[in-house]
Amino acid sequence: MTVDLRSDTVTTPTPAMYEAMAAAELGDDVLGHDPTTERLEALAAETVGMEAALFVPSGTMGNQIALATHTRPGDSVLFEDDAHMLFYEAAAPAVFAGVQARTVPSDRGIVDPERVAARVLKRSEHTPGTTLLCLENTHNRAGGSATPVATHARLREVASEAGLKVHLDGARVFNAAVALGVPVREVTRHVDTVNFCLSKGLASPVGSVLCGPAAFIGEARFWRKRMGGGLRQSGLLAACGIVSLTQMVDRLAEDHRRAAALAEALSGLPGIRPVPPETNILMLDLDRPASEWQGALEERGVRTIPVAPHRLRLVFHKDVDDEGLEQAGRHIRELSDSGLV
Ligand code: TLP
Repeated sequence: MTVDLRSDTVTTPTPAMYEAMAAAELGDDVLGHDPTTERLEALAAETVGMEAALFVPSGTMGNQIALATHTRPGDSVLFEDDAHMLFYEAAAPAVFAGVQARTVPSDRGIVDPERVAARVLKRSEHTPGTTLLCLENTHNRAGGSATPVATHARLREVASEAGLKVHLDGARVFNAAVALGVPVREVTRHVDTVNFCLSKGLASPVGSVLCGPAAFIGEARFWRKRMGGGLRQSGLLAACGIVSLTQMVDRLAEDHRRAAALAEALSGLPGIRPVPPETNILMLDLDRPASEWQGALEERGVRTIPVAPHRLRLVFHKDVDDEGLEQAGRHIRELSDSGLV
């Protein structure tokens, strides 16, 4: 059996999703009316406590639509140092929104609110004005860390004092909510807009939802069209998204439990230092190159991704059960014992 820990994006649709697709009432969302997509958007907006929502093909597109809608070309935008929006989105902030990125340091992906003000630029003849703060919760490259609600509240205060809007890359915001033990709307309460992914731990095959004020979402619809992201019978995909939101959130706790169990099982092994996981992402810091570990594990049917020269990422999701967890742990332990890596 292959244990695919490369990402939670590899999850396949559930039987309920196939049924929902077969039964979905469809229209043409670009012409303006696809009932299933509209149902998903209404449910998404209500779930995160916002006025409106827009179904988009990917997390990357949702984030970049948000960026373009919030800003004007030449604005300065604050991102956490290792943000997905800067690291993995193919320089889209420079190309689509045309903004200038300025980074804020963090502790494991959690931005210290007291450091934000010092990074804000006031628009002048020389300096670009900062108009937006982008956050990420949970934080991917920091190992799935969850920013607490109180930190979000303080970040909102400092952003407002500086006249900034706040966008949340909430690709895994449901993991954050589950880990923090609060409804997701508590996490999203202190941001203007959030983009969350249906296609990660929530197991939909495709899709994200951008949520925010109604006027913002109206403008975002224009940007979605401009980026080529208008989908016609998108209700087929939205039907899966409805299942994601109604059936797949609570079980994320199982993924978190398995990530913690693997970290625990590997602690103390020579040459491997698990970073204690907060959610479903486990980072292993390794003495040997991560690419060697990846190759050796791949040969044994355990798929992972190196995210730095000596760091391997393992992501838990609904298609890895306790047997998969045991298998991954056993292979890593055997490789460590045998000195093969
Ligand atoms: N992350 C993917 C890869 O791109 C790294 C993964 O396997 O984790 N925000 C965050 C925080 C993400 O982790 C991702 C995807 C996205 C946005 C983009 O989502 P998609 O892949 O739907 O464009």
